[in-house]
Amino acid sequence: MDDNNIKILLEKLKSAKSVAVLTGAGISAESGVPTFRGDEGLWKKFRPEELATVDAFMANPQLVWEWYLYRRELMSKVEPNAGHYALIELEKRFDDFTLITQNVDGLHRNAGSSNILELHGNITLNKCFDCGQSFEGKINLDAGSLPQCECGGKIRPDVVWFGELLPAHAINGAFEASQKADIFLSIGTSAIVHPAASLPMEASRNGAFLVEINLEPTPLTGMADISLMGKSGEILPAILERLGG
Ligand code: BV8
Ligand code: ZN
Repeated sequence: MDDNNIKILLEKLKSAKSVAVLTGAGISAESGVPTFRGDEGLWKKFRPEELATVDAFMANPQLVWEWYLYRRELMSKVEPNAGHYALIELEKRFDDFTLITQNVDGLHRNAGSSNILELHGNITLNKCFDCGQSFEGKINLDAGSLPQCECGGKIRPDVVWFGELLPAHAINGAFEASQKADIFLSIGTSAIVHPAASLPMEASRNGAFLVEINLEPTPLTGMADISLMGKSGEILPAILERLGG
Protein backbone atom coordinates (compact mmCIF):
# COMPACT_ATOMS: atom_id res chain seq x y z
CA MET A 1 0.00 0.00 0.00
CA ASP A 2 1.48 3.37 -1.04
CA ASP A 3 2.21 5.04 2.33
CA ASN A 4 2.34 8.56 0.95
CA ASN A 5 -1.14 8.20 -0.56
CA ILE A 6 -2.46 6.82 2.73
CA LYS A 7 -1.06 9.86 4.56
CA ILE A 8 -2.81 12.20 2.09
CA LEU A 9 -6.09 10.29 2.50
CA LEU A 10 -5.87 10.37 6.30
CA GLU A 11 -5.38 14.16 6.22
CA LYS A 12 -8.37 14.58 3.91
CA LEU A 13 -10.54 12.30 6.08
CA LYS A 14 -9.62 14.31 9.19
CA SER A 15 -10.90 17.56 7.65
CA ALA A 16 -13.86 16.19 5.66
CA LYS A 17 -17.48 16.90 6.68
CA SER A 18 -19.38 15.04 3.95
CA VAL A 19 -18.35 11.59 2.66
CA ALA A 20 -19.91 9.47 -0.09
CA VAL A 21 -18.91 5.88 -0.86
CA LEU A 22 -19.76 3.80 -3.97
CA THR A 23 -19.24 0.03 -3.78
CA GLY A 24 -19.38 -2.76 -6.34
CA ALA A 25 -18.98 -6.52 -6.41
CA GLY A 26 -15.31 -6.24 -5.41
CA ILE A 27 -16.15 -5.40 -1.78
CA SER A 28 -18.09 -8.68 -1.48
CA ALA A 29 -15.45 -10.82 -3.24
CA GLU A 30 -13.67 -11.63 0.04
CA SER A 31 -17.01 -12.87 1.40
CA GLY A 32 -17.15 -15.42 -1.44
CA VAL A 33 -19.62 -13.62 -3.73
CA PRO A 34 -18.48 -14.00 -7.37
CA THR A 35 -17.84 -10.67 -9.15
CA PHE A 36 -19.29 -9.95 -12.62
CA ARG A 37 -16.09 -9.61 -14.66
CA GLY A 38 -14.11 -12.49 -16.03
CA ASP A 39 -15.07 -16.13 -15.77
CA GLU A 40 -16.34 -15.67 -12.21
CA GLY A 41 -19.38 -13.79 -13.59
CA LEU A 42 -20.30 -16.62 -15.95
CA TRP A 43 -23.23 -18.92 -15.07
CA LYS A 44 -23.98 -21.85 -17.38
CA LYS A 45 -22.00 -19.95 -20.10
CA PHE A 46 -24.32 -16.93 -19.76
CA ARG A 47 -22.92 -13.44 -19.05
CA PRO A 48 -24.86 -11.42 -16.42
CA GLU A 49 -25.74 -8.82 -19.08
CA GLU A 50 -27.55 -11.63 -21.00
CA LEU A 51 -29.70 -12.86 -18.10
CA ALA A 52 -30.31 -9.64 -16.13
CA THR A 53 -32.67 -8.25 -18.77
CA VAL A 54 -36.42 -8.00 -19.35
CA ASP A 55 -36.04 -9.80 -22.70
CA ALA A 56 -34.32 -12.79 -21.07
CA PHE A 57 -37.06 -13.00 -18.44
CA MET A 58 -39.83 -12.75 -21.04
CA ALA A 59 -38.08 -15.34 -23.24
CA ASN A 60 -37.24 -17.83 -20.47
CA PRO A 61 -38.43 -16.87 -16.94
CA GLN A 62 -37.58 -20.37 -15.63
CA LEU A 63 -33.91 -19.98 -16.62
CA VAL A 64 -33.66 -16.46 -15.19
CA TRP A 65 -35.24 -17.63 -11.93
CA GLU A 66 -32.82 -20.55 -11.76
CA TRP A 67 -29.94 -18.05 -11.96
CA TYR A 68 -31.41 -15.82 -9.22
CA LEU A 69 -32.21 -18.72 -6.92
CA TYR A 70 -28.64 -20.00 -7.42
CA ARG A 71 -27.23 -16.57 -6.46
CA ARG A 72 -29.73 -16.18 -3.60
CA GLU A 73 -28.66 -19.54 -2.16
CA LEU A 74 -25.00 -18.56 -2.49
CA MET A 75 -25.54 -15.13 -0.92
CA SER A 76 -27.57 -16.59 1.96
CA LYS A 77 -24.49 -18.55 3.00
CA VAL A 78 -21.94 -15.69 3.05
CA GLU A 79 -21.10 -13.13 5.73
CA PRO A 80 -19.95 -9.51 5.45
CA ASN A 81 -16.15 -9.14 5.54
CA ALA A 82 -13.69 -6.72 7.16
CA GLY A 83 -14.27 -4.27 4.29
CA HIS A 84 -18.01 -4.03 5.02
CA TYR A 85 -17.35 -3.61 8.76
CA ALA A 86 -14.66 -0.95 8.23
CA LEU A 87 -17.27 1.17 6.43
CA ILE A 88 -19.47 0.95 9.53
CA GLU A 89 -16.63 2.40 11.61
CA LEU A 90 -15.99 5.10 8.99
CA GLU A 91 -19.71 5.99 8.93
CA LYS A 92 -19.57 6.68 12.70
CA ARG A 93 -16.99 9.43 12.17
CA PHE A 94 -19.09 11.63 9.87
CA ASP A 95 -22.48 13.27 10.40
CA ASP A 96 -22.91 13.27 6.62
CA PHE A 97 -22.00 9.82 5.26
CA THR A 98 -23.80 8.11 2.36
CA LEU A 99 -23.13 4.52 1.27
CA ILE A 100 -24.16 3.91 -2.35
CA THR A 101 -24.00 0.28 -3.53
CA GLN A 102 -24.49 -1.50 -6.82
CA ASN A 103 -24.56 -4.82 -4.95
CA VAL A 104 -27.83 -6.71 -4.58
CA ASP A 105 -26.34 -9.10 -1.96
CA GLY A 106 -27.57 -7.11 1.07
CA LEU A 107 -24.19 -7.57 2.85
CA HIS A 108 -23.81 -3.87 3.74
CA ARG A 109 -27.22 -4.01 5.41
CA ASN A 110 -26.34 -7.28 7.16
CA ALA A 111 -23.10 -5.70 8.40
CA GLY A 112 -25.14 -2.90 9.98
CA SER A 113 -24.65 0.03 7.60
CA SER A 114 -27.53 2.48 8.04
CA ASN A 115 -27.55 5.22 5.38
CA ILE A 116 -27.49 2.89 2.31
CA LEU A 117 -28.73 3.54 -1.23
CA GLU A 118 -29.16 0.20 -3.06
CA LEU A 119 -29.06 1.41 -6.67
CA HIS A 120 -29.78 -1.97 -8.27
CA GLY A 121 -32.22 -3.46 -5.78
CA ASN A 122 -31.96 -6.42 -3.39
CA ILE A 123 -31.82 -10.04 -4.56
CA THR A 124 -33.75 -11.32 -1.52
CA LEU A 125 -36.90 -9.38 -2.52
CA ASN A 126 -39.59 -10.21 -5.13
CA LYS A 127 -42.15 -8.06 -6.92
CA CYS A 128 -44.80 -8.31 -9.63
CA PHE A 129 -43.55 -7.59 -13.13
CA ASP A 130 -46.84 -5.85 -14.02
CA CYS A 131 -48.15 -4.00 -10.96
CA GLY A 132 -44.87 -3.79 -9.00
CA GLN A 133 -46.48 -5.10 -5.81
CA SER A 134 -43.97 -6.88 -3.55
CA PHE A 135 -44.41 -10.64 -3.21
CA GLU A 136 -43.52 -12.49 0.00
CA GLY A 137 -44.34 -16.00 -1.22
CA LYS A 138 -41.81 -18.80 -1.82
CA ILE A 139 -40.35 -19.16 -5.34
CA ASN A 140 -40.60 -22.89 -6.17
CA LEU A 141 -39.34 -23.80 -9.64
CA ASP A 142 -40.35 -27.47 -9.40
CA ALA A 143 -44.02 -26.52 -9.17
CA GLY A 144 -43.98 -26.49 -12.96
CA SER A 145 -45.53 -23.01 -12.99
CA LEU A 146 -43.82 -19.87 -11.77
CA PRO A 147 -45.51 -17.85 -9.01
CA GLN A 148 -48.05 -15.28 -10.15
CA CYS A 149 -49.31 -12.07 -8.58
CA GLU A 150 -53.02 -11.69 -7.75
CA CYS A 151 -53.14 -9.32 -10.75
CA GLY A 152 -51.98 -12.21 -12.94
CA GLY A 153 -48.52 -10.69 -13.48
CA LYS A 154 -45.35 -12.78 -13.29
CA ILE A 155 -43.26 -12.52 -10.07
CA ARG A 156 -39.67 -11.37 -10.64
CA PRO A 157 -36.64 -10.58 -8.42
CA ASP A 158 -36.78 -6.97 -7.14
CA VAL A 159 -33.52 -5.96 -8.83
CA VAL A 160 -32.81 -3.47 -11.66
CA TRP A 161 -32.18 -5.15 -14.99
CA PHE A 162 -30.10 -3.72 -17.85
CA GLY A 163 -32.24 -1.29 -19.84
CA GLU A 164 -34.39 -0.52 -16.79
CA LEU A 165 -34.48 2.72 -14.85
CA LEU A 166 -33.04 2.77 -11.33
CA PRO A 167 -35.28 3.53 -8.32
CA ALA A 168 -35.67 7.33 -8.41
CA HIS A 169 -35.07 7.85 -4.65
CA ALA A 170 -31.84 5.84 -4.84
CA ILE A 171 -30.28 7.43 -7.94
CA ASN A 172 -31.40 10.98 -7.04
CA GLY A 173 -30.07 10.52 -3.50
CA ALA A 174 -26.81 9.17 -4.93
CA PHE A 175 -26.30 12.18 -7.19
CA GLU A 176 -27.09 14.59 -4.33
CA ALA A 177 -24.62 12.83 -2.01
CA SER A 178 -21.98 12.83 -4.76
CA GLN A 179 -22.41 16.56 -5.49
CA LYS A 180 -21.94 17.62 -1.84
CA ALA A 181 -19.20 15.15 -0.87
CA ASP A 182 -15.79 16.43 0.28
CA ILE A 183 -14.43 12.92 -0.23
CA PHE A 184 -15.78 10.26 -2.62
CA LEU A 185 -14.54 6.67 -2.20
CA SER A 186 -15.07 4.27 -5.13
CA ILE A 187 -14.51 0.73 -3.80
CA GLY A 188 -14.42 -2.62 -5.66
CA THR A 189 -16.11 -1.52 -8.86
CA SER A 190 -14.99 -1.76 -12.50
CA ALA A 191 -16.82 1.57 -13.06
CA ILE A 192 -18.40 0.34 -16.32
CA VAL A 193 -22.12 0.13 -15.59
CA HIS A 194 -24.06 3.41 -15.84
CA PRO A 195 -25.47 5.56 -14.34
CA ALA A 196 -23.57 4.29 -11.22
CA ALA A 197 -20.23 4.73 -13.02
CA SER A 198 -20.86 8.44 -13.55
CA LEU A 199 -21.20 9.17 -9.79
CA PRO A 200 -17.42 9.41 -9.09
CA MET A 201 -17.01 11.90 -11.93
CA GLU A 202 -20.04 13.88 -10.69
CA ALA A 203 -18.40 14.10 -7.26
CA SER A 204 -15.02 15.09 -8.71
CA ARG A 205 -16.66 17.73 -10.92
CA ASN A 206 -18.18 19.23 -7.74
CA GLY A 207 -14.83 19.43 -5.95
CA ALA A 208 -14.70 16.11 -4.10
CA PHE A 209 -11.36 14.43 -3.39
CA LEU A 210 -11.76 11.22 -5.42
CA VAL A 211 -10.27 8.02 -4.02
CA GLU A 212 -10.33 4.62 -5.76
CA ILE A 213 -9.75 1.36 -3.84
CA ASN A 214 -9.68 -1.57 -6.27
CA LEU A 215 -7.79 -4.77 -7.01
CA GLU A 216 -6.95 -3.67 -10.56
CA PRO A 217 -6.97 -0.45 -12.63
CA THR A 218 -10.33 0.75 -14.01
CA PRO A 219 -11.48 3.58 -16.31
CA LEU A 220 -11.59 5.66 -13.09
CA THR A 221 -7.94 5.14 -12.09
CA GLY A 222 -6.63 7.96 -14.26
CA MET A 223 -9.23 10.40 -12.88
CA ALA A 224 -8.85 9.57 -9.18
CA ASP A 225 -6.82 11.90 -6.94
CA ILE A 226 -5.39 8.76 -5.37
CA SER A 227 -5.85 5.12 -6.34
CA LEU A 228 -5.07 2.37 -3.82
CA MET A 229 -4.63 -0.98 -5.59
CA GLY A 230 -5.39 -4.00 -3.44
CA LYS A 231 -8.11 -5.83 -1.52
CA SER A 232 -10.74 -3.64 0.12
CA GLY A 233 -10.95 -6.14 3.01
CA GLU A 234 -7.30 -5.29 3.80
CA ILE A 235 -7.01 -1.63 2.79
CA LEU A 236 -10.15 -0.31 4.55
CA PRO A 237 -9.34 -1.79 8.01
CA ALA A 238 -5.75 -0.48 7.64
CA ILE A 239 -7.08 3.04 6.96
CA LEU A 240 -9.37 2.86 10.02
CA GLU A 241 -6.44 1.59 12.06
CA ARG A 242 -4.32 4.55 10.96
CA LEU A 243 -7.19 6.99 11.57
CA GLY A 244 -7.05 5.82 15.20
CA GLY A 245 -9.56 6.54 17.99
C1 BV8 B 1 -30.36 2.45 -17.43
C2 BV8 B 1 -28.61 -5.87 -10.78
C3 BV8 B 1 -31.91 4.00 -18.45
C4 BV8 B 1 -29.05 -7.13 -11.43
C5 BV8 B 1 -27.15 -4.66 -12.35
C6 BV8 B 1 -24.16 4.98 -20.79
C7 BV8 B 1 -23.06 4.46 -21.42
C8 BV8 B 1 -23.04 3.08 -21.75
C9 BV8 B 1 -24.09 2.21 -21.42
C10 BV8 B 1 -25.17 2.74 -20.79
C11 BV8 B 1 -25.21 4.10 -20.49
N1 BV8 B 1 -26.39 4.33 -19.86
C12 BV8 B 1 -27.10 3.16 -19.79
C13 BV8 B 1 -26.36 2.18 -20.34
C14 BV8 B 1 -26.77 0.81 -20.42
C15 BV8 B 1 -26.41 -0.01 -19.17
C16 BV8 B 1 -24.93 -0.12 -18.96
O1 BV8 B 1 -24.33 0.62 -18.20
N2 BV8 B 1 -24.34 -1.13 -19.64
C17 BV8 B 1 -22.90 -1.42 -19.44
C18 BV8 B 1 -22.72 -2.93 -19.53
C19 BV8 B 1 -22.07 -0.67 -20.43
N3 BV8 B 1 -27.04 0.55 -17.97
C20 BV8 B 1 -28.33 0.18 -17.73
O2 BV8 B 1 -28.99 -0.53 -18.45
C21 BV8 B 1 -28.95 0.76 -16.46
N4 BV8 B 1 -30.25 1.29 -16.76
O3 BV8 B 1 -29.40 3.10 -17.79
O4 BV8 B 1 -31.68 2.81 -17.68
C22 BV8 B 1 -31.63 3.60 -19.83
C23 BV8 B 1 -32.35 2.55 -20.32
C24 BV8 B 1 -32.09 2.18 -21.65
C25 BV8 B 1 -31.09 2.80 -22.42
C26 BV8 B 1 -30.39 3.89 -21.87
C27 BV8 B 1 -30.66 4.28 -20.56
C28 BV8 B 1 -29.19 -0.36 -15.42
C29 BV8 B 1 -27.88 -0.90 -14.93
C30 BV8 B 1 -28.12 -1.87 -13.75
C31 BV8 B 1 -28.14 -3.32 -14.20
N5 BV8 B 1 -28.20 -4.20 -13.02
N6 BV8 B 1 -27.28 -5.47 -11.25
C32 BV8 B 1 -28.31 -8.35 -10.92
O5 BV8 B 1 -27.29 -8.20 -10.21
O6 BV8 B 1 -28.76 -9.45 -11.21
S1 BV8 B 1 -25.57 -4.16 -12.86
C33 BV8 B 1 -24.44 -5.24 -12.06
O7 BV8 B 1 -23.27 -5.23 -12.87
C34 BV8 B 1 -23.98 -4.81 -10.69
O8 BV8 B 1 -25.01 -4.30 -9.91
C35 BV8 B 1 -22.90 -3.77 -11.02
O9 BV8 B 1 -23.48 -2.52 -11.28
C36 BV8 B 1 -22.33 -4.30 -12.32
C37 BV8 B 1 -21.06 -5.06 -12.06
O10 BV8 B 1 -20.06 -4.08 -11.82
P1 BV8 B 1 -19.19 -4.15 -10.46
O11 BV8 B 1 -20.08 -4.22 -9.29
O12 BV8 B 1 -18.22 -3.06 -10.57
O13 BV8 B 1 -18.48 -5.60 -10.54
P2 BV8 B 1 -17.33 -6.07 -11.55
O14 BV8 B 1 -17.23 -7.52 -11.38
O15 BV8 B 1 -17.56 -5.48 -12.90
O16 BV8 B 1 -15.99 -5.35 -10.98
C38 BV8 B 1 -15.54 -5.72 -9.71
C39 BV8 B 1 -14.25 -4.92 -9.50
O17 BV8 B 1 -13.79 -5.22 -8.18
C40 BV8 B 1 -13.14 -5.33 -10.47
O18 BV8 B 1 -12.53 -4.14 -10.99
C41 BV8 B 1 -12.14 -6.11 -9.59
O19 BV8 B 1 -10.81 -5.84 -9.92
C42 BV8 B 1 -12.41 -5.51 -8.21
N7 BV8 B 1 -12.15 -6.44 -7.10
C43 BV8 B 1 -12.29 -7.80 -7.08
N8 BV8 B 1 -12.00 -8.28 -5.83
C44 BV8 B 1 -11.69 -7.18 -5.06
C45 BV8 B 1 -11.81 -6.00 -5.88
N9 BV8 B 1 -11.57 -4.77 -5.41
C46 BV8 B 1 -11.21 -4.64 -4.09
N10 BV8 B 1 -11.09 -5.74 -3.24
C47 BV8 B 1 -11.30 -7.00 -3.70
N11 BV8 B 1 -11.17 -8.03 -2.87
ZN1 ZN C 1 -49.25 -7.68 -9.92
